[in-house]
Amino acid sequence: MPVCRRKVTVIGAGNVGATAAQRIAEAGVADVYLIDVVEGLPQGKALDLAESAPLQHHDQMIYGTNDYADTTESDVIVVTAGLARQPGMSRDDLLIKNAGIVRSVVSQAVHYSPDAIIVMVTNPLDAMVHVALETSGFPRERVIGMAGVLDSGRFRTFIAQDLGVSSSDVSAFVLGGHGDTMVPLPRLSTVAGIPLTELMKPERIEALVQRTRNGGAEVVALLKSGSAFYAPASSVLHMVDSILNDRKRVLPCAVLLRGEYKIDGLVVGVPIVLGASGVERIIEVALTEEEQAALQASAGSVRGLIETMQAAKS
Ligand code: TXD
Repeated sequence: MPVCRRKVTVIGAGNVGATAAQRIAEAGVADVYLIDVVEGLPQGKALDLAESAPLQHHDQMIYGTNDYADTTESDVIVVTAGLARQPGMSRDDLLIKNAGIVRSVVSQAVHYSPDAIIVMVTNPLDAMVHVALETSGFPRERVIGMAGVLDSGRFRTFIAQDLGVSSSDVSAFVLGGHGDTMVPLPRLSTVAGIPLTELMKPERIEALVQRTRNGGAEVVALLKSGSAFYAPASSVLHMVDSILNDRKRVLPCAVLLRGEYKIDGLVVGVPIVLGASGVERIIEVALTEEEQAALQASAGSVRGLIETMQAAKS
């Protein structure tokens, strides 16, 4: 059988990028090319990670580079390049700065990997998916934002800790934009199939919903410099693994909607089937009026960011 090594390029060798590279290689999912604008940084981290391969028992290669030519024919491009949030800084403060960075890195990367699937990570996430769509010219199936996997992972953690059960048995449903307007849906969250609403009082659920919304900021406040990266890197691995192994996992991801959930032309987090061709299907569930209104508000805040970016360009 011919040997086919899969190739993932991770742009940005900072906290999320380097940890995602580690997770992807150690899971045996693909070879990883780590690229950054800072000379030596991706090479140093890649070398360190490569030297841990014999101890971690995997055979993936990890390379560091500053040259996009090395990333040619990547199957997946993970974009983490940008500035991270500092305490007191909102995701939206990052908007203009990171839009410029994302435009630059995506145009260089897709030049060498025109058939790749892009997984966006840089914040503000939903707006950066718009920038990546526009810059790459890729169809919406191949430009996917990572946020919902992280947000639902946080919600699952808090539910599991509160109930004293395994987080593997908790399934949590989160819709909407990444940020303060995310829409966790307790109604569709379960513990081993049992609706969460049967196991927890509404006030307790609401407290966990609030903690989930604030999940990123809670870590930022503790770290004092930089933002979360272990759980974000695990979330990236989940998505890359589902794509490269065609698992067709149902995951909440930020994708461009064209009428689904009554939203047109905006990137919003919704459940999708994620497989070898990227977004294989968007799963629509009937929402209550209140949930639909919360989702519309979330989409509205993404529209606001796009307008800010357009104003900055003109
Ligand atoms: O849920 C989510 N989507 C997120 C998003 C969860 C966690 C982090 N989130 C965002 O990802 C965060 O707000 C940032 O916008 C990115 C990356 O976060 P990270 O914590 O990894 O930031 P670092 O450690 O500062 O790393 C960023 C790297 C750093 O090495 C820079 O040198 C590099 O990006 N960088 C570039 N690389 C290549 N090309 C260019 N132009 C460039 N500019 C900066």
